[in-house]
Amino acid sequence: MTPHLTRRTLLAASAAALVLPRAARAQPITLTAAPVTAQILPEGDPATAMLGLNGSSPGPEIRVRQGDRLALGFENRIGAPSALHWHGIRIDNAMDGVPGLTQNEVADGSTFDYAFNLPDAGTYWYHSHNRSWEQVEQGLYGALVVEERDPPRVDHDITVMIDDWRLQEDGTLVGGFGGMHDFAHGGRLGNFARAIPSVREVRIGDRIRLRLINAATARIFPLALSGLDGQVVALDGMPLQAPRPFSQLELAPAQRVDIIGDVTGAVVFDFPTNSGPYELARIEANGQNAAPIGGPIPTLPPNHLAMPAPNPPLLELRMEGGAMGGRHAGDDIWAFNGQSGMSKTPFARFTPKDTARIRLINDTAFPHGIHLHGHHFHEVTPEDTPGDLRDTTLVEAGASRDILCVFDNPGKWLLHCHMLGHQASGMKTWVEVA
Ligand SMILES: [Cu+2]
Repeated sequence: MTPHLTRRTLLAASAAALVLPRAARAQPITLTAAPVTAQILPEGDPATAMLGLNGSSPGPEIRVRQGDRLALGFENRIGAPSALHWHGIRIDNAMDGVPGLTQNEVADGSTFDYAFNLPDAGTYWYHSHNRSWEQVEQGLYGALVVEERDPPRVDHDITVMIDDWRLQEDGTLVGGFGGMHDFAHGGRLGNFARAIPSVREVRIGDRIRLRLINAATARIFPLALSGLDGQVVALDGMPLQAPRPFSQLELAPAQRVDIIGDVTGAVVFDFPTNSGPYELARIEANGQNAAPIGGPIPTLPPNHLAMPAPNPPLLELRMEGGAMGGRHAGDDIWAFNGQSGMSKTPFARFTPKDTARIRLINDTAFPHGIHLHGHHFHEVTPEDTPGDLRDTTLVEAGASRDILCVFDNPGKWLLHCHMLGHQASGMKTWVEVA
């Protein structure tokens, strides 16, 4: 039985977001993972024992500039091994944060130094990649914003982390993270959901940028926005060629959407459900901006990725298993091309700068959000052209999607479902660029 979201009156969230001071950008910093208490339920309701970074969940928002190098120490104090993955960054392979593939687990009580360049501007995030179905669920994640060298003018640049949690009435996170029934179905869905905007109040007429990040381990969030006259400007960090209107948004786990718009009233984030809208968050609008920025919504400057070569080889990656798919138990519930879990040899090997077209075929009864590490890829359009650049693409049950990728980042890269319980129970593989 899928848990239903509990409708509650939502108050402004108190979760801390620590923006790094600009002066600290070049300085090494430390992210310490440890148990924290977070106010997930509305103020006045009980707090929740979680895992967090530097005292909060979500962890601090890291803001850097395109072309910067980020160096930080990851100190693990959670009582179990961990590691951090920098989702969506075209990163040095050794810094990708995948235990068993790119590094060893970071033992409890020890530190791992991450240092990498940030080639692309955009909205990214970081999260645990060790027992991620458990550690991300417990709160080990935060936003990673790479600002453009010449960012578009806005009055507020607002990060909005979206998540759901499975909570008891007393605020306790329900245990049993590795429940096979969840894994074999849509993953661990929460019974309480919320979006956490980094700014709580704006003015009518303000131009704002919203950076939406779905941090949930399993839930696909449809999202209706009101109080904003805006357009989508980027997906998964990568700018669209032109701003795009929207009526409703949809974010698979790990996906991001950037929107720029002008405030017309309280900005309300609703999750449309059969029984009406479920309010995830609200940014109050007070006062009037006397000198609005106005004008058309700007196009973000492109990140410079290699274009796919014509007539690339076609590879097939077939998603299999799950409930109603012939696999119900054990830790091999899900598979790619008949292989459950990591294989000794990669799904594919590429020479740097190879283009490949991969047909993602969903032969299961559930949607899957497929994430490739270290690269962005184009979703192929119905006109058979390279479309939006993404690092995570949602493939509906029974559907298929072709992606085009230029494999130009050397290393061993995970390719997996970002419904993290699906990944844990087999839906993962890897590619090698060498
Ligand atoms: Cu999946």
